Order: sequence, then C-alpha cells, then structure tokens
Amino acid sequence: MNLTEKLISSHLVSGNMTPCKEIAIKIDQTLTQDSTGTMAYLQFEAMGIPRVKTERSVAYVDHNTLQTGFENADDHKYIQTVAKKHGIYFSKPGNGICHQVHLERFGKPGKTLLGSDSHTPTGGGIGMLAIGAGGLDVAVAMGGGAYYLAMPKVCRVNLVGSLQPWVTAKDVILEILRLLSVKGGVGKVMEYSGEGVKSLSVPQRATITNMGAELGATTSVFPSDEVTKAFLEAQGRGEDWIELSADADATYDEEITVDLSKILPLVACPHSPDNIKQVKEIEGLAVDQVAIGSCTNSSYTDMMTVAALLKDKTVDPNVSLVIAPGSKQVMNMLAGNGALADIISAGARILECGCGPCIGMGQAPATNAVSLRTINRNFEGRSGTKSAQVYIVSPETAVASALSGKLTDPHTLGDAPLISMPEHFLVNDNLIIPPAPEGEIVNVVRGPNIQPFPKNTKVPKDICGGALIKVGDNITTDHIMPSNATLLPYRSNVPYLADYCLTPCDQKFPTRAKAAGGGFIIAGQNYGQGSSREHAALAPLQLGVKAVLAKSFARIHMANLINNGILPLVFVNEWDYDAILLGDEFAIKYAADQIESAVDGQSVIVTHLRTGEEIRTRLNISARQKDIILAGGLLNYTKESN
Ligand code: MIC
Ligand code: SF4
Repeated sequence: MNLTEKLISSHLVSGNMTPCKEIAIKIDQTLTQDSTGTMAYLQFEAMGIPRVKTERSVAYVDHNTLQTGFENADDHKYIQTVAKKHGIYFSKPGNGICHQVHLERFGKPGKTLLGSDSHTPTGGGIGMLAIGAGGLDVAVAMGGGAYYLAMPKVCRVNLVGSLQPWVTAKDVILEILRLLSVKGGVGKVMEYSGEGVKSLSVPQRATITNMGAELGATTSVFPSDEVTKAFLEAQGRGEDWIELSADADATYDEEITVDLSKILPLVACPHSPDNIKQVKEIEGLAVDQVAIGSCTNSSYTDMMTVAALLKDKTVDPNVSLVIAPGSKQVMNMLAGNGALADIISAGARILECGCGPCIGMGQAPATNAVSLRTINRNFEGRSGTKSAQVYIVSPETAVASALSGKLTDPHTLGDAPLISMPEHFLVNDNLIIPPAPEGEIVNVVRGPNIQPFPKNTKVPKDICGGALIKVGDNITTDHIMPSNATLLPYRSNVPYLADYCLTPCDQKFPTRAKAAGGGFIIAGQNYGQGSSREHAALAPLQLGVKAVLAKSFARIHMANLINNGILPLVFVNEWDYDAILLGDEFAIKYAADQIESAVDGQSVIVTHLRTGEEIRTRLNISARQKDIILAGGLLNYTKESN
C-alpha cells in the first residue's frame, strides 16, 4: 500500500478504497479556528452531544484578534466557554496560528485530523492524514461521527536531488503549482516520497503540505521518519512518533517527479498562486510592502533565517516590513536568543502571532501597492486593498526585497545562512487551556453578535428561479464571502454577512437576490476554490440561493453547499453555460425525483425558460448526500435519522 492507503484503511469506517467512490473515515483529532469555529460550535451545540468523542479537539483563536469592537471579544469568550464545557482544549489569542501550533504541540503521525480550515493539511508534514472541511463536518466529527469524502486518487510526488542554497520549500510548492495549476490536485492526495524527502525538515514539509490546498488537493502527506522523530523529540513529544511510509512495492494512480536541485527562487504573481514566474524574470519590480508570516512560513527556522538576513541591516525607506511569527513558542524563542532584537533593529514591524495580513486583518497595502508576502493565497482583494498587487515569495526572497526595495533574488545576499533545528523547542503551554472535568457545570457566554444561522427546508416539488449572477472560472470563497477587517467580526452573524455575498464580482448581487426571493448562481470551472468557510454556502442560503450551476466545483465548497441543502449542479455541455444571460429563468421540475435518480448517474434537467432548451446537468453525489440534500441539509438529515 502507499502511505495514503495505509492511513485511510486504518481509519476506514465504510466504503472501499475505490477512487472517487464515497468512503467514511474515523477522525482522531479536530481543530477549529475562530472565524469558522463559532459556527462549528453553534452547530455542535445544536446536535446536543455533551462532550467531544475525539482523542483531541482544539479550538484556536488566531484569525481575528484585532478586536476593533465587542464582536470579536464576544466570539472569543463564546469559543472559550463552549470549549471548556464540551471537552475541547482552547488555544488563547496570542498563542499562534492553528496549523503552526497544532504541528508543534498536538499533531501525531498516523492520526487523522479534520479542521475547519483549508490549510489543515499542514499536519501532513508529520505524517498525519489532515483534511480541511466545513465547520458542520468538523462538528459531526467532534460528536464521534465519521467524515465522508470521495476516495481520492493518490499522486506520488517523487522528490529527487536536494535544494540549492537560497531555494526553499516555498519554491518547491510554487514549482508544483506551476506544473499542475490551482485545479491540478482536485480529488487527489499528493503523497511525497523519494530520496529528496530526507533533506527536508518538518517545517519545510509543512510548508509544502500547507500549500497543497492551493492545488485543490484533498490533502498532502509526507512519510514519518527520523526527521519527524527528531522534531517531535525536540518538542518533548518523542512518544508521539511512529514510523510511517509507503511499502516499497506501493502503486499510485499518478506520479510526477520533481528534481529539487533544478528549482530556482519563484514568485506567484497577482492574483493566483499558480501564476508563477522565476524571481529573476521580474527582478527589479519596486516593492511597497513585505509581509512575512502566515501558517505557511512562520516557523522557528523561517524566522531565524529572516533574523539572520536582517541582522545589522536596514529595511529600505520605501518598504514597510511586517513580521508575524507563527506561534508564541516561536516568538518566545526569538525573544530569548536575541533574534527578535535583530529583526526589530532592522526596522521590521512586529505583529502578534496570528493570521494577520494574510486574511486582511490589518496591514492593508496602499492603493496600487506591490506587496510581497510569504502567504499561500494572493486572491484579488484578500489583502484588504482591491488594487494591491500581491506576490507570493519565500521568506528569503521577501527579506532580500525588503532590504533593496525591489523584488530581488536572494542569491544577491551572498552565502545562505545555516540555520539548524533546535535540539529542544521552548515548551510552555500556558496559553492552552484544558477543558473542564466531565460533569463540572460551565456557563456558555453568548454575546449579541451571535445570530441564528439560516436553515434550509426539504426540497420542494419544483425548484424555480432566475440567474442571479453569472461568474467565470476559479471564483474563490474570498469572492463569494469576502473576509477582511470589517467583515471578519461578523462570522457568527450570517444575515449581516449576506449583504456582502459575491460583491467583489457584482455589487448588486445581494439586493438582486433578495428582490427575487432567491434563485440560481451560474459559474465556470473550479467554483469555490480556496477556503473552507461555510459562510460561502450560508450567505447564499440566507439570500435564497437554491442551486449553483457550474462547470466544476472545488471540493470543500461543494461539500458545504450539500451540507446546507444547495444543489451543486455541473453542466454536461459547457455551451449551456455560454447561452445563459443574467435574469434568465429556470425550473427543475420534479426536483426530488430527479435528485433521486441522479445518484444512478442520470442527468438533472434544468429547463431554461427563455430558450425552452433542456440543460443537462450532473449531480456528483453519493446516496447519503442525496438524502442530505432532500432533507434540506445535514442538520435536518441528522435530526431525521436520529
Ligand atoms: C483562509 O486562509 O482563507 C482562511 C481564512 O484561513 C480560511 C478559513 C476562513 O475563511 O475562516 C480557510 O483557509 O479555510
Ligand atoms: Fe490564517 Fe492565512 Fe493560514 Fe488561513 S492561510 S489559516 S488566514 S495564516
């Protein structure tokens, strides 16, 4: 077996491992973060289960720690108290980014991890089967329910050679994005193997698995080997290590080979992580802002490299350099060994350990500014400034550019610093609050920002409505439900958020949808790529959206639509997409019957009332998902089945 098959088979609850067929796996660990967590815990509470049934569940607060008003602080209080009550560890604001902290303190090779954040696959860096999902799926897993997914194909990424100086793990994943694109990993697990694996540290592996999300992959995984063992031992968790790798005669559905020694420093240009160029090709581009951090590149070794490169230098006068170490552990160690002083002396602005600029929580660039970031997503507007040009680079390229004021290949800095992994990380978990003992009474505190979330109803006889919006390919969840410093505080207030749904594509969409009493969204390829935010399904539901007709869907978003009872219909013939005009009316007649037979591969016919044509669509769902849609979403389905 390959490693993915080993991890899945040891957790398989139902189905068999035939690619694309539905399987269910047992979940050992869960994580949530604040911006998806409030909704996940409201849903968990709605299930009426007193205590989580996982081996370890952790609630992190890392996304919105700006607290510009009471809303955030209220949500943090809610998460802390609900976690305490139901057996969940709580990582306080300031303790760091969920993926970084989970890797340091909780992740275990061989375990499954389900997280309400699309970058949960970071855990694949230590041999976990770590998957991102919508909050409702995570809530079900916390309650002991299995996680359902389509059995992924396994793509072996054979790493040969080793990295040249100044070339980093970030460049490796950018190279893979160049080769495969943001759709290249859909329906697959990217399994890393080959002699090149040994040369990569755990943080480097985690950078690569983290950005597997940008390929659209179900997850990415590295073997658990001596390097993993040393990392866990240095975290004081040697007992959590087990060895894991693919069998020597393992087979794969696909294979690519990446020669590490041939990769050069790369950059993802605006506005997509797969818009790749060599740094050399656009060197000299004037830079206004450099942001180093995010769950992709904020580890201790990343930050030590940054400090070594900044030591005794000064940031260019025209550049604002902001740095957010990924966790309190990292920040504390930098403070202890003097590296933080080197960073500060050079003129960097130090941010709290959290997501920060990555999700537009402060540090929005100036109008038309060029911002170099070590983040994983550079979707338009995500930085908080629509006209900003955000480029994704490695920390090394980021520092070289911050010093020169222009995009600069780090080779110009001379010899690359040698940063080794510490023998012992500084372990101080005083910002991780354990849950209350079973039976202790805990009062859950709910602020006024928490509003009821929309619930769907059973599928009616006919589904009718108009085309409320028509969008193109690769629409991200940042388009569908934008998140920035003004909107993130409302993640527990869907009625408020709905007024901003799809506004980056069309300002009038919410008003049009409300006036029409709901309808259909028409979309191109890979609709809903990016984050796991369920709000990208909940906000359309609030506006009465009944179905999305797209050329194809991204995995997590499609699951979120189904969980909320919205039909994800795929055009059989792409010319039908071309023929649709804004405002055209549709009818899905005998909807329930059509949905029933869709499971057997029959088309769902959408009648295009203006042209009189029948649009053939596919509903790629399992029998279980069919029942969820018919019930009007997973919550209704769960209630009906109990
Ligand atoms: C992201 O990186 O897009 C986020 C913000 O972390 C999201 C989660 C969210 O929208 O709350 C993700 O990756 O799932
Ligand atoms: Fe946070 Fe950015 Fe990572 Fe999302 S991608 S978890 S916003 S740091």
